[in-house]
Amino acid sequence: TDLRQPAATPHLKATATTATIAEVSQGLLAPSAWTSPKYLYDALGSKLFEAICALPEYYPTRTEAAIFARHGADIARAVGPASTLVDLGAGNCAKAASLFPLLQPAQYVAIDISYDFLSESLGRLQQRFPAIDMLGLGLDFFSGLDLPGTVRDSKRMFFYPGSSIGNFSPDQAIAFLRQVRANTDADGGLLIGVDLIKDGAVLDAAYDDALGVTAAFNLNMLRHLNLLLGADFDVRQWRHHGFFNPHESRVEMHLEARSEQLVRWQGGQRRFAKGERIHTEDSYKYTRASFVGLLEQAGFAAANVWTDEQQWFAVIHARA
Ligand code: AVI
Repeated sequence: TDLRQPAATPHLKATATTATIAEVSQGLLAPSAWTSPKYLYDALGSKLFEAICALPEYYPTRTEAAIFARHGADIARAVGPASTLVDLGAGNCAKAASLFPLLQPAQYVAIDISYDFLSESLGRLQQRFPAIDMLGLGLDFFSGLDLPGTVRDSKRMFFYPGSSIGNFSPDQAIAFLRQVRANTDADGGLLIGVDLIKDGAVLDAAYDDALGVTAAFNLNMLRHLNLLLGADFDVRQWRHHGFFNPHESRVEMHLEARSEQLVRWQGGQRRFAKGERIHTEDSYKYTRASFVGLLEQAGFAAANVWTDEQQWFAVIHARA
């Protein structure tokens, strides 16, 4: 197993670079405060996200898994054998591992911003599949997909499950998909999971669950920023909001100040009024047709779409 953390991402070790300080400060100081959702994922954030995936209200993970279970053979036929499986946002690597028997990749490249979590998962996976050449990369691909030469370039199949593409705005998604397309040779492609527009009550519950795991996941961002930027957020003074915004076709997550307070961090300070919010994440929902349109705009060719009976989620294979 070759585990790499490129020198260009030192902020992943919880020491902020000047660029990170500038980026977070820009968001926190904006009239309507915001933070990039990438800061949801430190080691604890990744574990909380894993717990979200096991919640009864959070349908995407199990619905996507059911699509793979039901249509796996069909999907494998459409995709064909992949030499290199590039897993974007691999997390615990479980979804890609379930595809190994179907796709039989010679190389598995796992990319995730949360590097420590990734390297633990990949270490365990390598023991289960000793014949596959595995490479772990601690990359922040929100800001660009720059793959090192150790990633083999023949028959690259990019795998982007879980509807993580929804955490980009549609414009950012097209730009990102263009980069994936630029990294794909003629016999490669993309296998992607996309969350579909559905009843607002289902979406509200999925992002504001009864146990409060999503609330903990969202609030953990403040804890992470405290460690990363020496900020002094008092986590107990903030409240989670997660709801569907039908006008923008997205679920929004916000953190709301429970009381008026001054927050300081390396790079700035801000007084938040009671009720003021920090916008922490968007999760865009698509129709089948609107997402296929996005893939076409990004330069991908024919797409196959598989969905569940309720049409809640789609797995899409796009050819280069
Ligand atoms: C990772 N991503 C696809 C999740 C989503 O559904 O947008 C992150 C998440 N946020 C709250 N719950 C889950």
